[in-house]
Amino acid sequence: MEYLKKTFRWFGPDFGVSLAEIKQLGVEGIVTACQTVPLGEVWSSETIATLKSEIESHGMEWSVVESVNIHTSIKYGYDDRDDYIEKYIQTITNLAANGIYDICYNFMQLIDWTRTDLDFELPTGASALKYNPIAAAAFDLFILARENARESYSSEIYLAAKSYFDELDGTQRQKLEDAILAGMPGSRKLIELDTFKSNHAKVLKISKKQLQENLSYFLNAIIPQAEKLGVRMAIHPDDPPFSVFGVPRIVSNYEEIKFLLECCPSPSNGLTFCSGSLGASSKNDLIKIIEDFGDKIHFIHLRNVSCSLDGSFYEADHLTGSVPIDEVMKAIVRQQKMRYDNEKGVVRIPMRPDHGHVLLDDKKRQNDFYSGYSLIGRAIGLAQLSGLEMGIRSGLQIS
Ligand code: DNO
Ligand code: MN
Repeated sequence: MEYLKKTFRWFGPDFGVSLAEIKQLGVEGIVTACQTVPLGEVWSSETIATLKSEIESHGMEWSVVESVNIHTSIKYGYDDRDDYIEKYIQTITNLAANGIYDICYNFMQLIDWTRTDLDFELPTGASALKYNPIAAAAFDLFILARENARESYSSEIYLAAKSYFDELDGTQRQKLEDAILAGMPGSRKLIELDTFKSNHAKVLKISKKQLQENLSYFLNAIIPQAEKLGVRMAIHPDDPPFSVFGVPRIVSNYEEIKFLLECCPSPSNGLTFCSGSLGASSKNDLIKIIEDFGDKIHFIHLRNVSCSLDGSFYEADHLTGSVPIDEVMKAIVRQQKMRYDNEKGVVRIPMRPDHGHVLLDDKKRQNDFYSGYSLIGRAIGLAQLSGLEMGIRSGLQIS
């Protein structure tokens, strides 16, 4: 019996990859959200039930919600945050009433993941997502034109960003802007540059400490309810795991994870372990994170990143790159074995291949799916990761 439940992210009926196609991959469970409900509003029990039965009609379960996004009033600590917290609690109550107990969310500011190239060509001819700090600085300095941005960068980075930007033609500049403003998985629309600018100005007024307090306030309000309902909240780490455009990160390393778990201790206050997000910083010891916080890991994203000394990284093949994915999988299997022995039964954690390359027929359908969420690229990742898990279990003689 595998310890990891094979799941796959799907973005709803308008997504270019269908449930019938996903089923063919041997996937057991779907990871999705009620995409049509506006941010902060309650997901009604009926909306949830409709989506759930659609998934079940294809012989799969709805394993994890990713994400119930958090309204900016909660993140920024505005006066009306309690109203949005009430609505959030109502949404998780409705999810639990429909038998859905695992909820992924994040507390990132402005956008979700940040990349500077959504179509980085690999030597194989496939393409991947890439982050280049010089391109990000160029966006910050010359497109966003943030006040005081110049002071955030060393002269070396400033000069490199300036010459990088000067060499881009109009199309390339647009491509960079679009890559950054696309960082909202599940939304086809780019964020407007003006909206981004005004939100950015608001976020910059909030300190890291204040953001952590806002997260703690949110958790202390919702976790007691989640615990009663049997709901497991699993925060996704910030991606990349370092500050971008002067915005602080609060879930990007061991200490920050420890803070969030300890500010509201409960089996319902947990983590999504994302090897690609945490692995983009060489300072993060992924094995230690799994070993120390293992019983709080409710959901797993596996992918690899290839990191360079200049701070850039691209999303590499699932098995090769800077993340020691074999060691990561061994640590996960060991944790699961311990849980199995302690709890006298298999606790299967939902795992999804997080992002995939665009290759083969994916290229023909590139506009149908969201960046990172190709079909074939992710299918290969799922196959590789399942084989890795099986090999490790059999090596450890765990049936
Ligand atoms: C990055 C991906 C993201 C993630 C969401 C979490 O590692 O997994 O798309 O799913 O940002 O809410
Ligand atoms: Mn992830």
